[in-house]
Amino acid sequence: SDKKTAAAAAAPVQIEDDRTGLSVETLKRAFADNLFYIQGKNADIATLNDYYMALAYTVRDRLLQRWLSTIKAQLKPEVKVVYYLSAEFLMGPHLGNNLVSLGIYDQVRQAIQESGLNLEELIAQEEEPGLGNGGLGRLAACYLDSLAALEIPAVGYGLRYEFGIFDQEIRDGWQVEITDKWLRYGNPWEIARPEATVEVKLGGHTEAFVDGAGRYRVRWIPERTIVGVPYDTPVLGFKNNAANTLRLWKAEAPESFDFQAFNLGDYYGAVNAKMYSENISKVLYPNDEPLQGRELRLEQQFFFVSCSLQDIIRRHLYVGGKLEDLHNSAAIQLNDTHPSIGIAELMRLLVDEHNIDWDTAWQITQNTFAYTNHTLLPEALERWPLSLFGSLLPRHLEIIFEINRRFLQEVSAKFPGDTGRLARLSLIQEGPEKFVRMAHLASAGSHAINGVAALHSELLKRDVLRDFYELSPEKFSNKTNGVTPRRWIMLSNPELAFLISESIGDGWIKNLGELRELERFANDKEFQSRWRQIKLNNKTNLAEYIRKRTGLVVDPHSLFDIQVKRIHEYKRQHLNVLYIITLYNRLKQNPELEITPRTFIFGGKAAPGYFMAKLIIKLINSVADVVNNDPDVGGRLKVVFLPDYNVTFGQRVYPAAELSEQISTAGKEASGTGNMKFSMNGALTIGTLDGANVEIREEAGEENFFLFGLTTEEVYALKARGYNPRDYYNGNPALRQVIDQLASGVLSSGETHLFAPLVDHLLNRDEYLLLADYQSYVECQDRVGEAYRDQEHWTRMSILNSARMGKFSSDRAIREYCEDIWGAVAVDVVLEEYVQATA
Ligand code: OAK
Repeated sequence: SDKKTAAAAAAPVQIEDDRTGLSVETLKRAFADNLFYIQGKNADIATLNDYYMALAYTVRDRLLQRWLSTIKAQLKPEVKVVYYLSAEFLMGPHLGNNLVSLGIYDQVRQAIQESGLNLEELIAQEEEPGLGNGGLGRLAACYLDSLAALEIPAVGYGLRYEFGIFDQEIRDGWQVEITDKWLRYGNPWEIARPEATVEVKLGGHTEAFVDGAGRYRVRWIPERTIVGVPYDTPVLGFKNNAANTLRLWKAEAPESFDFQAFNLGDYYGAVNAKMYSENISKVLYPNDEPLQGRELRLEQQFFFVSCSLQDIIRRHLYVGGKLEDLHNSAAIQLNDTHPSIGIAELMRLLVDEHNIDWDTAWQITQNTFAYTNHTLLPEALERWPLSLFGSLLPRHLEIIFEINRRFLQEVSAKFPGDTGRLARLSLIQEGPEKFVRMAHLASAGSHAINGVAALHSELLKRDVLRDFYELSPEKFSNKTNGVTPRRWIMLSNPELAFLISESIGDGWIKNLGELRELERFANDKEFQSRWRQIKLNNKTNLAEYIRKRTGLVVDPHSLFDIQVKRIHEYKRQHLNVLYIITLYNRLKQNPELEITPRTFIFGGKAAPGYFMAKLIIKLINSVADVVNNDPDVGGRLKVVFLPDYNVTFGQRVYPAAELSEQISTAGKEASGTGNMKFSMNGALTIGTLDGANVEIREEAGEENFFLFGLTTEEVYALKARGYNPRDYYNGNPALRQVIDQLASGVLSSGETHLFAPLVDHLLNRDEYLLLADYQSYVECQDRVGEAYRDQEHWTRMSILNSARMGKFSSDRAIREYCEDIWGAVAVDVVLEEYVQATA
């Protein structure tokens, strides 16, 4: 109480101007101050990284007021908060984005320049937090950006992996994985909150008992305890006062873990136990879609979900809420099934720990949770062996059995005697080895289920979740993905952003639909030439980057044809390669042939254990070696594999692209989001009718989209009547030549067996129908080459294309989630003049 009196007596601390001021002079002074007092360096010995850190702290100081004011504005019982649970958040570098959100890019650039440094260089210094694999994690990041832009109270919950997605190097054409030590030089954007630590239990067994009120209860006697320490990162809204929180959990050993062992002299045993606990948040699993059924992975999922739910409940009770009303103040979104154990955990917390009856608890749970599915690939659907699940989470397994028992009762009531349906819907997959089906748990325990593009949502209802759809059609809806125009246009393509704002004002940044107003410039010669010039500048920048990274020289005047995404057979990077070899063969046959000069650029990581994907990387590099060095080609074709594709690199790539490759087998890509980034930045798409391509084409107009390939229906039909890839091989001489070359070793310096597994797959199985789509793809690519020759027409298509991408803003997507699923509304944040510390 002494402390309290002292705090009350002290005058409110006015935050110093040096920590909030935005004038160039103040920024310079703050920057120098941080270099000295935080980094402990002066200009004599400072590294580029020291300067980056000093600047990062300068920017962080300037967002804290918003952050604390936002927390205060939202900490009220009547405020509904969106909790976005995701095993991955692929945020990308923070510094540039925060400058954009705060609207201080220009002042800071000047302050840094006047300090004798270059802002772009400092921005490039940031090691990006790669806490995700690809689409799913990056979508979560775009959604956090939009939630803050729209002033929706929201918290992103996930894991603070010590090692994010591996860094990729290419050696002798093969991928090599290097650990991602992103925390090596410290992370200025996060603040640890050890005071908000929570405990998570694992293992052990359960016991039944009768409580004082004579009720049958169950007690979980866990075997071990892990401690979750939250690390918070602010997520700024664009030029508003909102700053939401990304809260990532780090696993630690409990403080007192080792006394027993220590007293017995087992020092190493104690340290071992500590390391074992910390392992949980050590590393991101680098698999994109196919799951890896490892115990540690389930531990990760349960760990971050349990931490987050305890945190949500604590907050709810703190503001005076009743648990019975949880769903009125919390909307919890499951980003795929990775956090779906949360359904059983919330039931356990409500029933076992808070003594709420089962039916009420189930109502609360269903009303609180919603589930987004992100894939149709059967191999990516999560299932956990019962034995593993039961040994790690014995109480949760019992709860799942009970959920299932009641759930199947409901099904029986609705479909009497339909035992097949019961087996299909059961949360437990029967068989010699039994499994818990996580998509079923997520679907039964949520009030809303959605896919991520119109086609995908239809296929979910028809296929993967068909029985759930027949049971509860009202739960289903579509929420087509979107991406944030702040990072993906403003920050990454500043020249284009400037031209757009100059032409139609800057309302598009918050309301991307306004891009439509660009349509009236589509035929304007002057505008077209500026549009083209910006693209050329971006291509020149990328070309320079390619030269630095790979030593390859590419011509910025050639068509930049780009495919960047995870390497996966269904995404068909190797179909792209088949076309490259086809073009190469045409040139070899007739070196005089007139063709549109093209630079084919690839980027993407392969899961370390995915042999075929790694072989595709080797294939791209082998073909690049042949094509780039053949004098007959005369530099008209170039093939580049750019190592270590990530968010930072994406920001260079999308603005420089002219052709966006979206060539997955129809029915396989749930949505795609790179397709949207390309398109907004003026690239035209060559693509199949898959995922969000369908809607991109609808918006852009079919005359501005290069469509090829089988439709989903045609894919089903072809497979149903028996697909034989050899028919295509035998019937198409150009295709046959390409496949024979792959088999012969001419593309692999004589190593005849190198690509045999690929050839074997294509000729004997070809699950993803490359051979069936080959001819259609080649003809379409040829049309692209032709179209590019008419630069005026191409530019017109490019402008119209960008102008019509308003739908694909993540702001639109988040509005739909808020209205249809979360029932969340904006909360105005009033900036507190100063935020006074209280004891
Ligand atoms: C990753 C792991 C398990 C299940 C799905 C994924 C995933 O990344 N899916 C991707 O999600 C993106 C965001 O919705 C979609 O755009 C991609 O099409 C989808 O493959």
